[in-house]
Amino acid sequence: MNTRDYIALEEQYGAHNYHPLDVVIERGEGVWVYDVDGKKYLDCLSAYSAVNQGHVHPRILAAAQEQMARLTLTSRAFRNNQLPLFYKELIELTGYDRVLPMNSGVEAVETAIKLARKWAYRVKGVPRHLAEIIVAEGNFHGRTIAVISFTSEKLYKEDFGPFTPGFKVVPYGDARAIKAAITPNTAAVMIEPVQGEAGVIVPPEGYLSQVAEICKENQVLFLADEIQSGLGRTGKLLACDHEGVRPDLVILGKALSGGFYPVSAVVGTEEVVGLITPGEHGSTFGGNPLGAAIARAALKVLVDEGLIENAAKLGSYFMERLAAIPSPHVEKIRGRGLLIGVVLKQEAGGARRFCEALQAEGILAKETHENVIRFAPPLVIDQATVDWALERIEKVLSMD
Ligand code: IF1
Repeated sequence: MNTRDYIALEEQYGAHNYHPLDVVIERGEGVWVYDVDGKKYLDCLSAYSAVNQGHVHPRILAAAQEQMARLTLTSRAFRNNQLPLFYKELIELTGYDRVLPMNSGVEAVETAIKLARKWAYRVKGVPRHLAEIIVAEGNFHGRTIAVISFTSEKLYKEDFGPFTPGFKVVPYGDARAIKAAITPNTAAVMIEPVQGEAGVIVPPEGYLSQVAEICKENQVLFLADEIQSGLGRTGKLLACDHEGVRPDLVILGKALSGGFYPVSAVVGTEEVVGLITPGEHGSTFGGNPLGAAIARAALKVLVDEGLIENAAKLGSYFMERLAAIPSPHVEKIRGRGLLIGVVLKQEAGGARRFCEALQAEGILAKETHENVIRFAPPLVIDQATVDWALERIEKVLSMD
């Protein structure tokens, strides 16, 4: 079977909920992936930042194989010997008090929403079922009904109502808008410290610390969705660290497992995470020993291999070099660490054709909305490989 055959099968039998590039990947190693026809590509998406540690990282693989041969799932009806160590190591790394583990990112988002609502009723004294959560325009927090209830993207919600009430949408990057939206019933503000899906939007300097301060002054929780921006991607452990901000709850996913397996978690303060009681919330697979062992290894790799520092250093380098490319199509470059968006001019004809041209050059990148090319390679990338990529990116950005 070749690329064409696999694509034909997928189109025939699968639901058509994606429009992927026509490349069928069968193997990955570090920053490189290989397709079924033997062609090699530099992965500049990293599965939307889930493989920050690089594809099939040998240390995570070893931990996964070892644990898989030993014990995979007990459910939380019984305890297992990996989860406590995962908790301890995640807490030591992030400096919070407690962890609540889940699987997919959106489950952790839902978990954070539930925690914030419970806190509003039990601690703040909001009348039951009237809690409000303020979110930002352009947000992406996942695909469940509650979460698409407050998306600003028509495509994600149009045909899927009725929706969940209790959310207020304000413009991103404007702290005063958050202040103005707060009422006595406001439980929380939930934002992405860098908006990925919206096209790599880095908020204005000071935004995160202003939001944290407004939350504190008004007895409102600050929830940061760091599923995409966290775990080294932006050059700090958490993107909130760029402004020294400590949200009440931090939502993690994606790279928490290095892309081996869905592992997500909410980490937060005793005051909030400590409120949950037995039976109120849970998941069959959440906190299972396989996921815990994988996550432990994934976190160790981030720290031991200096991937966070590497993202900071090579992110700045990559962005500077991109900005120096004399392209008629580029409006601007924005980003933080190794989460970089190349914003194309309206008349460039859309980002998709550039991504297809990059694919032909051996680079896999994905367009975000119409006009942004996102570059987010695994954090194990080295400078020589960035240079290799830049040569090809320059060629593609110079085409007609
Ligand atoms: C898709 C986007 C990225 C996320 C943030 C929660 C979640 C995500 C900040 C949910 C997930 C993904 C999911 C994937 C595409 C993708 C994406 F373009 F759609 F927005 F990364 F940029 N919070 N992001 O980025 O996590 O439940 O998926 O594990 O849905 O097609 P999940």
